[in-house]
Amino acid sequence: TGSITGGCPFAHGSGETRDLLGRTNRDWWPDSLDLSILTADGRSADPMDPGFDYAEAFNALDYKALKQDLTDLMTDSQPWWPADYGHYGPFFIRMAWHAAGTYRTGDGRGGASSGQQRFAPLNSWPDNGNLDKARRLLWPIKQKYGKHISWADLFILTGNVAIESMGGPTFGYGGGRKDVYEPETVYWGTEAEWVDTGAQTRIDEEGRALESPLAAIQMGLIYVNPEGPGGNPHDAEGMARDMRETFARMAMNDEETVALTAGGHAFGKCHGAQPSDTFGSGPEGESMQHLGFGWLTDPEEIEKGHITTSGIEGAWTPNPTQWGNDYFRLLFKYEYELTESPAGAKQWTPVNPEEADMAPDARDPSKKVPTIMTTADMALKRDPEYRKISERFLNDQAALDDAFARAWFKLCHRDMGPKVRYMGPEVPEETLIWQDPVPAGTQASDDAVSYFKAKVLDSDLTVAELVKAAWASASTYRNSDHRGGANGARIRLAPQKDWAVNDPEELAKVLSTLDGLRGNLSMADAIVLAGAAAIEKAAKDGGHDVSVKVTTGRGDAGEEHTDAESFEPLEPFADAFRNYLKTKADVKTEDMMVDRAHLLGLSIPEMTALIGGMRALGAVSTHAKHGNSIGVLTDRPGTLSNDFFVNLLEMGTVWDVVDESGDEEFVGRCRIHGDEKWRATRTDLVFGSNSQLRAIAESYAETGGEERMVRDFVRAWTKVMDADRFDLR
Ligand code: HEB
Repeated sequence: TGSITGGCPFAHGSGETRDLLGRTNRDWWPDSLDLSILTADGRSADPMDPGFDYAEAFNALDYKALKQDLTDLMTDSQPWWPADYGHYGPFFIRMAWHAAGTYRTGDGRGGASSGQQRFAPLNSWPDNGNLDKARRLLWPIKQKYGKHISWADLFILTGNVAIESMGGPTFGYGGGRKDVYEPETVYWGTEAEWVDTGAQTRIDEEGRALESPLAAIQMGLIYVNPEGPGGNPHDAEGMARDMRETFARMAMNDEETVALTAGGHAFGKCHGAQPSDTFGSGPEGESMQHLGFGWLTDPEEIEKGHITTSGIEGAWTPNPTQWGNDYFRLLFKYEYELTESPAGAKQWTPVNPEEADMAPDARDPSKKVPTIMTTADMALKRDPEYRKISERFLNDQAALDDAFARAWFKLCHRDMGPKVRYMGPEVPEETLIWQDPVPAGTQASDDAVSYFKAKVLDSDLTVAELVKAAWASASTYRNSDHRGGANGARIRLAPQKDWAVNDPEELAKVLSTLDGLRGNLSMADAIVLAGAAAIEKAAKDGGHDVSVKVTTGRGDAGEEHTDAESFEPLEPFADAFRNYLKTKADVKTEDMMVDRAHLLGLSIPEMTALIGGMRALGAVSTHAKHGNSIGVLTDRPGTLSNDFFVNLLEMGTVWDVVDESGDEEFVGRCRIHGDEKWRATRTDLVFGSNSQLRAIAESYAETGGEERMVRDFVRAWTKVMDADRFDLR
């Protein structure tokens, strides 16, 4: 279908260097209270007990009672924000979909899993307009069930209950989204204006690629501009392109996109009853007395239903609180003409609708008003591929039911990682390919493990090769959407096995040797065990007697368990740990190092110890010009030592940039004689140049530092190897 799933999450190709985080909350709201000094020194922002176990709390939840309370809430209209049609269901579906819809495959960030809709910037994104009210409607229920249900879980469960309470199909529910208490730092773009329809800064010149990893067309939108690309309702082709690309960024194909959009818009309405300049700004910038409410509207107007959110006005169907097929029925039954809402938004209205096909007024069911379609909805019949799917759904309600239920489940659970992380009585039995299933493994006996490790050390594989293979296997893990990692040994499968960062030929050799030695061990365990054996040997050669703990029990996934294409966004375009850079990006290479460390869940010392250790081991990717020596600042590669830090900080060396490298490569020469001693990259020298990283490098280079470094290295290494062992927790 020509959809674009990604590319380097940092290369926009603009040629300009940008900040890792783009425009941040501080840029948007310079006046809002800055709490960061209270967390800067490692103090936690989390009010729960240190040992708080959300899984335990969730499992003690009265799930049925909670669902009943949510069902009751749907029709318990509150005077301060009355329910359209007397039912909050549609509003809550939009809340849940916007919570989940920020997910993007490029870096796995965004999504519903930590309840970020409560915090800036998401709480104030224009596209999240008035969802502050939806969250406040839920507060009494959140308060009642307390620690047993997180906000993040509650958002999604409420969406499910909303669908079910209006007769819609659901596929299941998994809890397990633990709340956080501060905004996550996520790159949401660089633009300084919300939904700047004029700029289109995220699309390249051919109008094709959307800046990776972003999944929305403009700053402050969940996906696309409902009025059309850049607000142009006539650009049918561009509308479909924008939808296809943004939904692909969230791992949705055409069928899922159609099912979700049509299924979602079976419910509820758009709000554009008032001129759009009456739509104020989001909660984060509002005055204190509003207690976190934004988009303020006069209570009398609210009561009359005169609300502006998107600016579009009207419902899609005659039965906005009832699941059914009216959406497609109307879409195909009528010609639609371009009209304007009272707020001035471009929208589409059926020509000569029959009375029975008109919608009730949101406050007065005896009054009939025309239905609408947004330009995005129109794409479902104007785009030839979408149209085929829409026509199928028009004529096959059961197919729509199934497709919508499954796509909704995926939307809401895509960022939770493997199924073992789901909790609660409604976890579907069926395993889905996007859950990256891994067949269960078995624990290996101590004898089998030591026999295998001895044979590995006896083979002709080097320490560096073994360490690189284990790192390649485990380091795909992302803390953001809990994908990747060593379990499953997908490193043997496409696309991982062919990634340049993995030195494919060398990797193939290592894997085939390990395969020949492993006996009954899974490949996934064998790869990790071999890395551990290599590190123990390397430490011993350096005079350190350490043991690298490996917990076996990993399984091996096959091609049949793997959606290869969905793994493409996991490719590292830079991996500082192996001193690898595919192409120079728009953010600095050391920024990419920090980003990857963040996705691996590493602290600054853990990142530092790992990099210093892997350099000493010679575990760097094969560099075009310098083989595998770049950054390996030691005369004895393959020995675990603090040589990298010692030599980096050594005053007898002066460093200079290698001109043609575009300041990615440096040469270190003897200060007195000028002869070349080392080659290094930005992610090497940053440990000497950045004052904070230097302080850590010094602590590892000083007397007594090596022993601590080796210990820290082993601990951080094991953390990465076990990052995806949810089965152990
Ligand atoms: Fe939707 C609503 C657009 C998808 C669900 N949306 C809406 C609106 C708009 C839209 C504009 C209105 C808002 C206001 O209030 O004003 N969407 C859209 C677009 C897209 C979408 C453009 C892409 C294509 N949706 C979607 C999905 C879902 C949904 C996917 C789910 C599934 N929505 C929804 C709902 C609603 C909406 C339910 C209603 C809400 C209320 O009623 O409140």
